Parts: sequence; structure tokens; C-alpha cells
Amino acid sequence: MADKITSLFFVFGIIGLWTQAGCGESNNKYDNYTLFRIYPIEESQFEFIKLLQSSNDDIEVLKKSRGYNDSTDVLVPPNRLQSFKDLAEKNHFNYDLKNQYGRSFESPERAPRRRVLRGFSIYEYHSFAAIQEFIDTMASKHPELIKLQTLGSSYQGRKMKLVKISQNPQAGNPVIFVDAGIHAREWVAPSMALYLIHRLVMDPEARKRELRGVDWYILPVVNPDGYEFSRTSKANRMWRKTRSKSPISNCYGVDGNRNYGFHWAVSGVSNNPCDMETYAGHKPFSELETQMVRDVMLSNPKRIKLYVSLHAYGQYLVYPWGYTASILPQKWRKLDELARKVSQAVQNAGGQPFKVMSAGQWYPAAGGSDDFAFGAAHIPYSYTMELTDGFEFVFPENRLRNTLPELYEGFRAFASEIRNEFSNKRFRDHNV
Ligand code: 0X9
Ligand code: ZN
Repeated sequence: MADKITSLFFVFGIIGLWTQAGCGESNNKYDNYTLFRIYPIEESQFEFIKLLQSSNDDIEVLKKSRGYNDSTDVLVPPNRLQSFKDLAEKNHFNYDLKNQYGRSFESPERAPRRRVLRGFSIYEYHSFAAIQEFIDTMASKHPELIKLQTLGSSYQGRKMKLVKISQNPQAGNPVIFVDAGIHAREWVAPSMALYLIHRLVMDPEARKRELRGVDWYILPVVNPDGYEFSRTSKANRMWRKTRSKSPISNCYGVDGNRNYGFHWAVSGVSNNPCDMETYAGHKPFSELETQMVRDVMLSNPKRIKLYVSLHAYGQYLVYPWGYTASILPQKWRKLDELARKVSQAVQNAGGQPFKVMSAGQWYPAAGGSDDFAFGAAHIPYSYTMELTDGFEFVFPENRLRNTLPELYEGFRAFASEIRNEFSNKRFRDHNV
């Protein structure tokens, strides 16, 4: 009898394990990776980090630092742990580490029933289908404020809809264009975009303030195929690129933020389609997704006055140029000044201030949407906003409720400055 129970237990145990593996739960590539937060202080240490990123091994540089008190974050696989530690010691790096990094990932799966029962919470991460449903529902409930424009389909056929919010579309108001989610794993960015839509439409005060004399175009998920891929299993949680098949190799995906056609591929890119991070594509705008964003910019010349691309992480607010560290746009002071106002507004609301600088001063990388918006589409204010700090790409869902409203105050500041500079006289100088 005891034997029977043991063997039944054994069989169910195996089935249990198998089911788990089938869900991708126990199959996380990053489970045994170690996250190193290193704090470079000397020039030679910065040089070493540069080498690390360009070397062709399986160490993943998640973020570069900019000077003191800002970390460079590196994910190291188990077979490189000891040699990486030795290297860090040899180069006299200060560092913290977090073992078994992948085990801290939240499960991307969400039972559909829970969503139906509880409705759509703006403070949770959602599937692309649920996001689409939310947008459609908002638009059909508020036709006086929201118009949807279908831009086309992603590589895998997901419909991309631009959410246009306006109290008076005929007025020719200045437009703020916000996009998010060009990088698949940066889930907090689409969340912020959805929060913006929700708040602008549902909060009567926001309607009076942020929609007065200013229109908003919001594209919450620029890279839906990559986003869905990063949700399919914990092993894919760190996916960044699109999901297009390379015409010249067996690998997938292009870094959308290296794919824009302005000084394309001159710095900070990889030419290798199998590079997991910064492959620029085989030509500028090789990706349908970046073409669609480009077309929004180019088909609204003069009206779009501010472009903000939402990313994660590091709490940076950076402006052109991104392709080089050695020159700044002639009007950089205006870009800098507005960014500092936004940062102050977020800080006043209890949030972390942004580190403000040109993108190239952080690290040069060409082909970004911010440079194209400013340099080719001539949008006068253009930024990349890197949301949150302290949790890398896996920002905990339970922190959205506090963080998104703090960040919103930054957008409130953006709106009031854009209105003051560009709106018709009747909307100007009445900041609420
Ligand atoms: O490297 C990027 O694309 C952005 N950082 S992220 O960690 N979200 O990947 C920064 C882009 C800044 N803009 C340009 N370099 N043009
Ligand atoms: Zn990004």
C-alpha cells in the first residue's frame, strides 16, 4: 500500500514538473544569472565597460551609468560568474550583486477570468489584446474626445491604433505625441501611456487643464509582437527587439530604437542580426513598426510640437542628439530647460527627479526615434523618457499605483509649457 502511494506520488510529481515546464515557469534562462550593479568612477573603468558591451559574449549590459552614483547594470550567466568577479576585482570596481536574478521575475501570465471578473485595472500589466480592448472601449464610450486612427499592422499582423485625444480636433491645436513600448521588455512604458489616456479622459480636472488648447496623440505599444513575446515565458522576459525574421540570417528582431533613418547606424549599434540588443536592421526603417511612427510624425508637420518616447529604466529624461556626444543642437538650452521643469514637477509630486542631459552624453546611439523627430521631422521638443529606477526592466506591478500618478505630473508640466508656447492666445497664460 505504502509503495502504491509512493509511486502515485511519483507519477503526479512528474506530471506536475512537466506541466510547470510546459508553462515556461521552471525554464527561465535567467534563473541562475547574477545581476552586477557596478559603480565606475575612473576613466579606465568606463573604458572597460565599453569593451564589455562590444564583446560578443553572453554577458548582457542592461544599462550604462553616467558618472558617480549611477550604476552600470550587467547580467552575468552562471558559467561566467567567477571570471566576471575576478575581472571586477582586478579593475577595482565597487559593485553590488543580486544572485538568481531570474527568480525574482513576476509571472507574465494572467488568468483571463480574473480580468473579466475585475475589469481592466490601469495599475496592472496586460496582454496586447486586453490593451486593444481597453482602447476600443474607451473610444466607443468617449467618442467626443477620442478618435482612433489605424496605422497598419505589425510584422505578425497586430493592428496598431493611434489614440487621438482632443476637445476640439478642428481647432488646429499643438499636438503632444507620446509613444511607448518600442522595447519589448520595458512594460512600465506602455502602462504609463495607458495611464495617460485614462487620466486625460476620465479626470475632469485633467480635461480642463491638460486638454485645454492641446491635443494628444498616444501610441501605447509600438512593438506589440516583441511585447507579446516577452510575456510568453520568463525565459523571454528580457526580449527587446521586434520579431521580424532577418532576410540575411536565421535570427529574429531589430532594435527599433536603432532603426530610424537619421544618421543611421553611425554609433552605438550592432550590425549582427543575432545580437540580442542593438541590431540596427539591414537598412533604415526596415521595420513596419518604426515606419508607422515615422509616418505619424511626417504627416502632422507643424502641429506636433512635442514628442516623448517612453522607455525604461534609469529615470533619465534625455534630448537630441543621441547619435553623438560631441555636438548639441543649437537650441539645446530650451530642450534642457523644459526637461528640468518636468523633472521638478515629478519631484514635487514625491517622485524621483530625472537625470537631464543629451542622449549622446549618456551614451551615443544612432537611429533613435528622438533624433529623427527632432532632426528630420523638425518637431521642436523631442525626448526619450526612461521611467523608474531601482528595479531594472522588471518593475513590480504593485508599484504602478504610486508611480504612474507621480510621473503624470511631468506630463502636466509638459502640457502647460506647450500650451504657453504654442497655443492660440485664448488658451495662453491661464495656468491652473
Ligand atoms: O538605448 C536606447 O535605445 C535607450 N535606452 S534603453 O535602455 N530604453 O534601451 C536610450 C535612447 C536614447 N536616445 C538615443 N540614443 N537616440
Ligand atoms: Zn528602451
